[in-house]
Amino acid sequence: MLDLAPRRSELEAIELASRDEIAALQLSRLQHTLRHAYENVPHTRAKFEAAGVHPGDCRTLGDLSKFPFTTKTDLRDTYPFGMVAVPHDRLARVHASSGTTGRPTVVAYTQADIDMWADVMARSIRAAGGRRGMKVHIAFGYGLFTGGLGAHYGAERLGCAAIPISGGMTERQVQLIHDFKPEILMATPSYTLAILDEFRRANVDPRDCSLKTGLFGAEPWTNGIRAEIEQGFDMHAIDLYGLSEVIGPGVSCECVETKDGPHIWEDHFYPEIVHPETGKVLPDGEAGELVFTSLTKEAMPIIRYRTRDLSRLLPGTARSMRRMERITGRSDDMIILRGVNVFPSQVEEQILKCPGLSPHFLLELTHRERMDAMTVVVEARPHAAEEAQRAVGARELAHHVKSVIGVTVGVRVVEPGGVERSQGKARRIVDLRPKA
Ligand code: DLL
Repeated sequence: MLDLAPRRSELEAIELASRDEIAALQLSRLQHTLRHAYENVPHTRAKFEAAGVHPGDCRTLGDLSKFPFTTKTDLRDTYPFGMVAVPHDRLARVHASSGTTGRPTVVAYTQADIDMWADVMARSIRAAGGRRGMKVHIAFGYGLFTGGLGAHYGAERLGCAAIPISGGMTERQVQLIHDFKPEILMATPSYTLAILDEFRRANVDPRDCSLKTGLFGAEPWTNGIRAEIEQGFDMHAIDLYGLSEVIGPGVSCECVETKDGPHIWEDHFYPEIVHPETGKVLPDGEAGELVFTSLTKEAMPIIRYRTRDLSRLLPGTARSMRRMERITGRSDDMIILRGVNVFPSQVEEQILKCPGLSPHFLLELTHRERMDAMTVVVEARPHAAEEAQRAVGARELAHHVKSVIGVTVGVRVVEPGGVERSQGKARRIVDLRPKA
């Protein structure tokens, strides 16, 4: 893999600023944001009043903990535009995240918000080793989902050529990577594996293609998948994180020189880690739920948004801004199986230990004889698709899951191609339990 680390002279001054400079900037921006939300969003003003706090009470960064959280329910209750803090004629864009149940969550942007978003995405692509003059193949979905357009504006801002292919039509993705010769790929990790498989099916060696680095995110993935992508394509695989409510992709991103968890772009997004049940703020280094406050957003300032994502805050390495530990799962896709907490990413790690199994998998939940049961449905790799080899893979995986995670699961190893491919975020859990 090529050394793509940017030179220090290519970075923005704030990326190398001292912690004191960063904290001073954060405090003045935070005070402004609290006032802006309080004065212009009746829902937020009512919540501050109910909690007995006023923007003037925020004198230090630590004072933020006195302010109430914002949750997805606040956004649903004020659907579609109740959290918007500017007149609607100042809006430049609306996105929405598809809720699995009920109303989608709507987010809105002014032109200044779109510009800030392009800046943090350009910074992310540069951190991943991207440079002016490169071509970026964008296979995130375009539309209300923030992935495609977020990546697109960031690529253009950096001076790259954006190739807006969106998700799907995997054969064509392979053809266009071959023909257009992009240096950068942006997609979900699960869809990237589908593209990798398609290269091999088409008998084109993915290691010979033009890709040098990629930014992957929108769903949890493990270092095992990173290795699979890096070795498969002979390219760097960088973790890109974000969520619609905070801006979209580009809240944080790994640096190619360290690959040690995403650096949070703390000049725009203030992170906290809280205890998932009590909401108490935890010190850096402790594991809990990530909470973000926007520091510069105009259209929809967001105060202490509960992401449900589990992580830890770590000191900066390649940049002065703090890192977050790569997300292992969301508190709401944790499966509690006979008392043991299981995340899909833990199962993925075990699958990658079995040479005959591919990382395309689903977790099927059923309820039999008054007990919850989980079956891992996983594809065999093409070289291990014979029935006897599949039986070996199934035994091996059940053994690893039992000894490492501590639960007994069923395993069904299906033929290559037997698990439906996602074109965006992978759906890992199929819940077949009767509804309570
Ligand atoms: O997924 C924004 C995005 C697009 C991020 C493209 C990165 C790349 P939402 O649809 O609102 O926004 O979903 C946000 O996705 O709370 C996490 O649970 C999950 N997620 C996003 N990035 C990562 C990541 C976009 N790198 C939700 N690792 C978040 C793990 C991620 N989970």
